[in-house]
Amino acid sequence: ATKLNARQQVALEVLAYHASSTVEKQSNLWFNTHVQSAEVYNIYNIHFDDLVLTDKETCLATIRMFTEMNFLNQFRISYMVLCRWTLSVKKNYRQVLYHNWRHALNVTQSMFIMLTTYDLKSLMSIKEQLALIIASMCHDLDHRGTNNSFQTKSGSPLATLYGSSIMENHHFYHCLLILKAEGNDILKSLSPEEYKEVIQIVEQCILSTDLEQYFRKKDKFAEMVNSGEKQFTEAYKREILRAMMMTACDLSAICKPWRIQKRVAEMVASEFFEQGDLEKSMQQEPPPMMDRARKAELPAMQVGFIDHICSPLYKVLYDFWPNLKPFYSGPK
Ligand code: 5BB
Ligand code: ZN
Repeated sequence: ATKLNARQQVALEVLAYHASSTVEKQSNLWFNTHVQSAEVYNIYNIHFDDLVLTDKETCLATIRMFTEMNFLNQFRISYMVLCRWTLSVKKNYRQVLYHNWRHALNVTQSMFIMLTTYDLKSLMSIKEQLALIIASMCHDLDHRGTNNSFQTKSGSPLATLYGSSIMENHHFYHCLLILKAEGNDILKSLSPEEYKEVIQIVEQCILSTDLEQYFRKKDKFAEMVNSGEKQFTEAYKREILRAMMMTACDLSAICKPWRIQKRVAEMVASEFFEQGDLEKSMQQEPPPMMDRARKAELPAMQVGFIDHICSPLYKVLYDFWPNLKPFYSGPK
């Protein structure tokens, strides 16, 4: 038998997953469904709750965000292609407990309100806005419910392909595959220069959802905010601002009303424990937060997560852009 290289092994893993998963069949009828107004999906509100939406409505909600942002006119995106691309993105999330399509939807909705309700749009070019929304939707594509260190420990082909930010590089690669697939190419009408610029921002944004990258950039961002500058003109400063927005949206479940927060934390914990079980079955010691036997310690870890990671991030963003206060002080 021929030995597959790491890229081929990853492709096989993806195919094997989709062959066994029960993704609902989508008929063309779907495209004729009426997309309701923004109010129906509550997309302008920090109290947005995906639980009340059906799977179909979750797609219609992100399509509504695209139309509200005026992306279809600005980038000459065909409505049919947008529908197909949205379904493909959704389908390429796995049925894991936390890092699934509904997480991507919530991150996208948080990005949408940062841009619109809280007006960060006024600082961003239309290409940056499009890249931020695409990156939010695609940032965890094909996540397997296991983190980067698990890929290394288990000798996954992904760890062979990518040296660092293993999963995030894979999410971006998967995002590119879908954007290039025929009938899913929402960026088809962009000029080569525009296309290159949008893709490059999408790549930076997706890679920045690796918390390790966040830890590397956060002090520089605090320094930029303390300088009092508001309209960052240098490219590297804009990149850091977009990275902070991505992390803030990625973790934004923590800013939601308690009933939503609690439900999400339970799913995070369940996914962590499943990875811990896998590590035990490989005779490895899981990290404390992934060890079921230590679940009594989890509330303290969650408080540490909020106090040491989340609060400082939302505080510095609030200092930078006072409109973002609800992310820091909670939706009152
Ligand atoms: C976060 C960083 N990680 C590398 C090590 C563990 N920590 S932690 O100690 O701050 C931590 C975070 C411990 C327990 C946690 O949840 C227990 C239910 C969490 C935690 N993480 N809690 C949450 O509500 C959420 Br939301 C998250 C984010 C989950 C995704 C973690 C992957 C990082 C992507 C940015
Ligand atoms: Zn995420």
